[in-house]
Amino acid sequence: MKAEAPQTIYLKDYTPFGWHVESVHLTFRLAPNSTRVLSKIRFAPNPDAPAQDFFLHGEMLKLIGAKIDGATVTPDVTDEGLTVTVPSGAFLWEAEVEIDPKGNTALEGLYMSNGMYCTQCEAEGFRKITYYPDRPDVMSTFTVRIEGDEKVKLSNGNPQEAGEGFAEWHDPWPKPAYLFALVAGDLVNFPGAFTTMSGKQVELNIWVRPGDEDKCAFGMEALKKSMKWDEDVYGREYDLDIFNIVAVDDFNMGAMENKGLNVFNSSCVLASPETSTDANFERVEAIIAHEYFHNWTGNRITCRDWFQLCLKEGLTVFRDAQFTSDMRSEPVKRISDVIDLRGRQFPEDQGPLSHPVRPESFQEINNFYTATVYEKGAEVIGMLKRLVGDEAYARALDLYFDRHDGQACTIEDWLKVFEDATGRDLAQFKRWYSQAGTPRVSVSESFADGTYSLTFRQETPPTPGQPEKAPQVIPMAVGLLNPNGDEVLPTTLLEFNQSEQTFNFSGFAAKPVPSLLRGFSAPVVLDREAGRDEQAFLLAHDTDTFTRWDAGRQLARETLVDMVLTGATPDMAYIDGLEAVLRDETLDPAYRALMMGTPSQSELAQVLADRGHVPDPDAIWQAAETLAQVKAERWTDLLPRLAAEAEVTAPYSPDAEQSARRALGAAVLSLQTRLDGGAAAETQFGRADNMTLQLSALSNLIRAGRDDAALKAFHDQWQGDRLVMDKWFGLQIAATTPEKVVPRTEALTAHPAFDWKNPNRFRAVMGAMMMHHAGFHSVDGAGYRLLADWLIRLDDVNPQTTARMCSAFQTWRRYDAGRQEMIRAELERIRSKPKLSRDVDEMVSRILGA
Ligand code: 0A1
Ligand code: ZN
Repeated sequence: MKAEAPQTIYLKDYTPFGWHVESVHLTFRLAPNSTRVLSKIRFAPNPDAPAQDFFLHGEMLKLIGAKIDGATVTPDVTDEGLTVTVPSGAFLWEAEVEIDPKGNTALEGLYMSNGMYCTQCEAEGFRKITYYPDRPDVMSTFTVRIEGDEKVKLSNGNPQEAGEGFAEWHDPWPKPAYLFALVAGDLVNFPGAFTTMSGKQVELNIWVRPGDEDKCAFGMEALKKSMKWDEDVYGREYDLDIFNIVAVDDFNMGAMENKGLNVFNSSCVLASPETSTDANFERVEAIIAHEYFHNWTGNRITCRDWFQLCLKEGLTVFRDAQFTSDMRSEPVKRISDVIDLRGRQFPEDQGPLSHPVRPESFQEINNFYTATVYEKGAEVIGMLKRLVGDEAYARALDLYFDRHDGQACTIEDWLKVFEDATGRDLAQFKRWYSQAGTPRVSVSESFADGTYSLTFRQETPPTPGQPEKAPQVIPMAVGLLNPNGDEVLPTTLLEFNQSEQTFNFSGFAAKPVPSLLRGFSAPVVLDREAGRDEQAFLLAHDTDTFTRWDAGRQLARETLVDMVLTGATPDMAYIDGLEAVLRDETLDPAYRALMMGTPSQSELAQVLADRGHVPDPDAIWQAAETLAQVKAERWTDLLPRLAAEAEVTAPYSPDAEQSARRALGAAVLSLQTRLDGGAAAETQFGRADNMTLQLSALSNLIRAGRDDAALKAFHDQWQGDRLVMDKWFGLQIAATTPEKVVPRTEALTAHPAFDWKNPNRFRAVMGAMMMHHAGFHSVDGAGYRLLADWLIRLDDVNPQTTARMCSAFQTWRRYDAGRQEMIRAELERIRSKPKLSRDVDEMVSRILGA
């Protein structure tokens, strides 16, 4: 048990801070183990706040001295902050504290990565830098002076003075402390420039460690495209003279939108053809866009409190998805997002960690940077846009920016803007923010006298703390096809907002075939008892790219379920239907590559559990293997044709057109390897001049058990590159067969390059193990034990990353009693660790349902 019970914070308890902060001046005297931070903060009473003690957050700080209006004061200091008596009017607070950036392995606050100073303040890291009201509704301008010998010293806003051993920055835009940033080190820049729509020149830089300059060009282009896109599509212009991006190797998340000074995990900004895959390039482009878009959705308009996190994150994810659709392929982006949602958000929403898009309580806010807040949060905005239409969405967004610029807002403010812009009542829609869980929609149909009727029923299973659910408004996009495959009703949006509701369509000579949830118009599970004939028909004829893909996916799912449960052989109607699609050269190769995919093994386990079976990970693995083998054998004639089509002769470019072909090529190679034992993969490995081809070849060689020489060659070639070595670590686990997963993971943790304190390296290894469904769920529990051992070890060093990885256990109740017992024992073992962090304590308790 923990000494103190962790405190729970509730949305309903929100009260404003008793003072406004009028200005902040900070001086940093940098030293690895003893940095001094001097603050001068002007406070003035907030007339709208209830009376309260003057409390400033502060953690891991050594207070050297404090003054109010020039007179020394002696505050009451605890582990969480300080309280002091203050004048009744405005006053100047001054404090000097000492902090230890070098000893900061949690990577929150000011820390060091490879000799460079950097900060991470979202959500509550600023309180590890100095005493402050560390909450997003307190906004102020910041002036920052950095003193140190480092060549480069950066902070938010515009540069002011700089000279021997110091640099000063001023950010004219009031901001919450979570957007503060400081970077100092011997960095080099990759420069760029952008002229905004009103003609303002903006200096752009990507700052990296010497040697990484050649991996910045793509990121710089992505930044310029993002800046232009936000002007063109949302009318949003950049608002400072300079925009800096910094790459750091040690970072808990992907990247951070600090005002004017974005800090990136180097894996999310550095890219070169030799070291990065097509998927890496696409991700870099999307994350750069995401962080840039936060300048308006997050920074200029921020969150009142952390319960409103989806206000900035859902909207910014939605915007970055729009950007990627515009830059690349809309259908491919949509399908990829749905795969991701079903793979990460659905398990969260359907298990013990389920929480509303806007949570109502938390112990550690870092545990709520989740797929639900981000990805479901973005889906909710997509639904809103679908319901009100594109034109009204644009008007509402203009109103949002006009009305709330410079404010810290709530979901109520966001929805009110839509109500005012459209005259619509969004009271029911708001349930998407407050009700957790994935709605399940069942469908029945009838046809009589030329009228076709669709009846939908919705039900959301209970989630922690929410036993009862009210009906939600579900935008259901449907189309109808007649039996010869022609579309007789183009995509139509139905507003399905009751528990049960029937929609009629008349004037048909024959019963049409429904194409439901087109474009994945709502984040729901569709329980349709449709026959396979209907799915095969849609796979062949549907005009909607999403539902057509999903029809193939459902056929794959049903045949895999049959194979697992009854030992059936694969459904040839599915394989032949798919073959027809694959042979259609008018279809985008990337789309066909997606068509070749099958539901993940974890998703199949969930489907089996939902239907009342206990999923057997080995049987699921075996079924997936058999299905792939049967496809490979059936398609001996098709595969070489597709391989030829996938061939790229032009010099490498990470654009959508070329990556589409390589995606198809990779899907083909994985089947080909089942026929030739890895011969084609070996040839590709020998010839590859880019990481996409090199890695897909290596993956197949691993799978074929022909990997000794290739792994060694890859290691020798790339041992000097941290990001590529992360791939080397991860792939050996991800691509191997179940029985090798745990032994390999264990062996890799003993490798001299397994720098487990580096989050990327830790995730590369442990993340690969936990994502290998059959390997992780090995029946002897070895996977569970190994993960728990390492989580216990990492907790003392980096609670945030440890807590995130506890989610590996969130699906535990799906499995058999033996596995459940072993997982429970590991969770209990973690929970009883001495000095367990608040982060991990909360996660493990929630997963256990305790
Ligand atoms: N706001 C960032 C993500 C982020 C969140 C928390 C962090 O540390 C606790 C770091 C980054 C984004 O959405 O990109
Ligand atoms: Zn974000």
